[in-house]
Amino acid sequence: MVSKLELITFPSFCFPSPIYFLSLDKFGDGIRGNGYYAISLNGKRLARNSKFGDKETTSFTVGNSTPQTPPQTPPQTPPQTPQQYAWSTLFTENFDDTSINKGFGSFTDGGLDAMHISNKFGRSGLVMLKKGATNPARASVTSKNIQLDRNRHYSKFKVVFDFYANGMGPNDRFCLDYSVDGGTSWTTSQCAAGGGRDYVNGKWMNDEMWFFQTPVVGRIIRIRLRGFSESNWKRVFIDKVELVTRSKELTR
Ligand SMILES: [Ca+2]
Ligand SMILES: [Ca+2]
Repeated sequence: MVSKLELITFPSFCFPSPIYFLSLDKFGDGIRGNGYYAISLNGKRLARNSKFGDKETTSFTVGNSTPQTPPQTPPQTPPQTPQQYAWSTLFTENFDDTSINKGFGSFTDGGLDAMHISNKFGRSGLVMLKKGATNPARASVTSKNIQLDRNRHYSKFKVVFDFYANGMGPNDRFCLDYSVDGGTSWTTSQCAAGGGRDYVNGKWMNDEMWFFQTPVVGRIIRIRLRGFSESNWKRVFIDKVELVTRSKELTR
């Protein structure tokens, strides 16, 4: 509470600006009793008030200028939003390069039970995987090592692919593995079973998405697609594979 406000009288020197503002903030409890404030210049009353709430801004003029609204707070730069995680593609392989020995593209042929096929089931440039319950390495295709950007934080990966199953039953699977930092060991991300469990035979399954997250995100990653069935006639055909990662730039 303000119990007393003194009369404010400005000296009669030359004012640099014709309009001034006086703001009062009285702790929210007004002026006691018959209190008021007044502003005078050279004996002339410029402003006076005794009825106001917890704050008032009064403008007054010196000379003939028109009273104006109080100055506005200058516009502030909006706060920066923290950088978000975003998906980006590390590689896409269509197996479409038909020049000699190039069909596997950015993948490596694992051996006898993995093959490149030029045309099948209405698509061109495919990789076929069969068997693999024993000798899994030779029923697989392995991507090259992908160097990851040291300036980013990687939280998740996804493999997006088109595949077609032929003769696969409920106990016949194919799998996705990954390996970090150039190591020789593989971690299985996911396997899918045929015969209507996870997919049906005789139909292209497009843009399947399998996700995985590495416990410790290394600086190198590679993936492997692997057959996991008993029979030579249980086969999976893959038309394209894309490896996508979710990451954000590290702040320093
Ligand atoms: Ca082969
Ligand atoms: Ca293809």
